[in-house]
Amino acid sequence: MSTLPFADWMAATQNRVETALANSLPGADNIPARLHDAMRYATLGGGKRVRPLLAFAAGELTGAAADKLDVVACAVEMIHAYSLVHDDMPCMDDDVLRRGRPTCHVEYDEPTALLVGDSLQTMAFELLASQSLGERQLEMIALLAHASGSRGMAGGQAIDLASVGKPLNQPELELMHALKTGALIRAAVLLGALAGQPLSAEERNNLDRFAKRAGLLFQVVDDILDCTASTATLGKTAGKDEAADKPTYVSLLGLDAARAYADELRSDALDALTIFGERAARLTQLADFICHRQF
Ligand code: GRG
Repeated sequence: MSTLPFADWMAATQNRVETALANSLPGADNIPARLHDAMRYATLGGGKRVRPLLAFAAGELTGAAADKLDVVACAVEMIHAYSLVHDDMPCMDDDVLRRGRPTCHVEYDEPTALLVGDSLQTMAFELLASQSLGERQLEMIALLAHASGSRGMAGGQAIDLASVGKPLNQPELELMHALKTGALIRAAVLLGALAGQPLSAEERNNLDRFAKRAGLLFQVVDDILDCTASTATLGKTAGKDEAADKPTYVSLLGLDAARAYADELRSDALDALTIFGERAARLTQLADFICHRQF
């Protein structure tokens, strides 16, 4: 692991990913210029880059090369950016603010936003398939496809849309979030590790447990922030879950129990990393960041 303090490592990795994304996306003046401009608008210049950070941190476990991690990080972040663009559209969450700026369909228009999402999704797979990532490249492509589709993120979104106004119990809520948010976070961790040397079966099981716990932790904290932080701090409309009568960990458990559950998930995530010792220092720091983030 580098000796950089966590905040410096995070800033350096975020900058690295920003440059890699800027270089991977078509130039804003490439025809069709409006679509490419909108793709860059939706992807660049904002976001915490949690999934790329997880990919880079997991890559430290397996000695993955930074140029391979660039590819993984960009592919996962493009899928994430696409999901936010589509999620904000009037036919889904219908929101006007994202990352402190007008949402893509507000800044451009709805057809453009639809195509931005479509194009970012396919570009993610083009990237993963067109650079040499080693012997497990096909497994990596399949993993990201599975995590993004109807048995992953898109499936979770379908459950989310169908559950507005319906009380869900904790296992049902957990399944929805394991798919909607958790699947891509898990994929970021596993892809980062797959870009390096193979892990033993025991190590891989533990990393998978970490990834699943971290995904759920991210969502529980997201639910807490939605009802405790301001729109200005979040850069997206706060209080939307309650206004839309969406089931959340806070509506199900109450604020205090949701906070306690977040602490429990963090402990369990960290426990899964003990097998890796010092190699998991960045993943440990990221679990703390996800748990204690303010936006
Ligand atoms: C449209 C197929 C499709 C899926 C959308 C991820 C998603 C599914 C919707 C986003 C809605 C949402 C607010 C989910 C809660 C968790 C989440 C993904 C928050 C946003 O992610 P951050 O906080 O965003 O990592 P930044 O802007 O930091 O990248």
